[in-house]
Amino acid sequence: MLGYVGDGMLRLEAVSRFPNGPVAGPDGLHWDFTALYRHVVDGLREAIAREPELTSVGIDSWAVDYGLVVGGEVSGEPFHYRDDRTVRGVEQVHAVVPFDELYRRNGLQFLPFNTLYQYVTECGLADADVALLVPDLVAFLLTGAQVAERTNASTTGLLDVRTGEWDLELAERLGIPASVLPRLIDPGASLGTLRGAARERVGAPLEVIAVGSHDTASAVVAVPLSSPNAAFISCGTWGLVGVELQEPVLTDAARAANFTNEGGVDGRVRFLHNVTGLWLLSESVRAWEAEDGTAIDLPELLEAAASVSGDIPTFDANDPRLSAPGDMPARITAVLEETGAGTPTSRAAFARTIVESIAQAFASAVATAGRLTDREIDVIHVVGGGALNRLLCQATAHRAGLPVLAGPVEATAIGNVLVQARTHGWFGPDASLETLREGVAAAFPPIRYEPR
Ligand code: LRH
Repeated sequence: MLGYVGDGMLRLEAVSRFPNGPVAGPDGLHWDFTALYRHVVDGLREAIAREPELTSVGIDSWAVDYGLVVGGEVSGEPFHYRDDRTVRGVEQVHAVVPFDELYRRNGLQFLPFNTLYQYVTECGLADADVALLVPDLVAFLLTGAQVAERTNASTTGLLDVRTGEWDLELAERLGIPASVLPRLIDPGASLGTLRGAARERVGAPLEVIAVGSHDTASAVVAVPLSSPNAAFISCGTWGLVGVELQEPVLTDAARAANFTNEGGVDGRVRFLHNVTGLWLLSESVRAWEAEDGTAIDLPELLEAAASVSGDIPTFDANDPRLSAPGDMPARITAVLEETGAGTPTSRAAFARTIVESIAQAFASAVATAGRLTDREIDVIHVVGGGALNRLLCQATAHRAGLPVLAGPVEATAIGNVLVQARTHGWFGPDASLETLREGVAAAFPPIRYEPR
């Protein structure tokens, strides 16, 4: 994405898009990082051709996954967090450090794929120079820097939630060598300029600036929060539902509700819960497309789903059986049959059931966020791809009994670009997130959905 930031101006332009998903290999699910990186470099080349005055680049991606650097080179393709090796990892970690102690130390909700569960099953860790999370791995290839950006590092489970530093004692107890944990840096730090082959291919010595490299951290920067009691939902593959805080909440109730304290830009806390989001819909569409051998028009399907009437059965969107790739319609049907809620008879009705189930999980997580932080939540901001899904926004407003303000859709890219722009001093020295958000609200006025 190209971002244009100036006096009262904030604009994005998509330069390059490419598919990305799990790739099944003989030893489990991986990412095709080699292809991703090639696309990134080609995209940068295209970006600078379109905009020769390009000032800098910021990198963000999904959380928790990493690659190993061995002998100065990236070793193999990173594992995908949906790979089931984490089942072993969870058992191994909890045998040494029980979950309630982990929560006190790292403040993270239980997700079986948090990096620490992956590290303990990783054979190559002892021989690695360093382990780098996906955005840091891209930055390493581009610039040679070996660092861990803090917002994303907070999703590893190895960061002390109170100090924001690596919890070396925890790493040692789990047999994770301190040498694989790189120097921590904050959003805004310069990582240097493009080197070697990347510089040659892109054709310029672009500067790489650290941003909230966890995509959700960048998205939250660009939530145009309209009330101190607003909740946010960053909705794409996942729906990340929560509130922004200045201090972590580490109570027994927060732990029991599986709420996480992830690190935000400027030391804020993203107090949230992961809801399985549009993954349920995209995996279902993928299965139907495979069945038909033709592409499905999603807006058309959602329109048909909106006109389904009568009783709409719902299921628990967070059912762990729905997290791995596979035949999602069959799995959802099995879950629905178990509860006796009835099963939809057409694809439109099926899509409606999925959307309503996600909305129900959103509404319930918003209510829990309010209860755990002692706030009367009065509005829900939906950002990310989910903000385009009118049915989902309306259903969320309805089920939560609260207005939903939808947009911006490209919140992650906007938050990324704004943090770079602030580093260049374009908002004056030390502009706060609130100042950045005013600009977002002005450039991308949200669409309002009232509860019905
Ligand atoms: C969303 C996201 C989310 C994580 C998950 C692994 O893309 O980064 O915040 O929990 O992916």
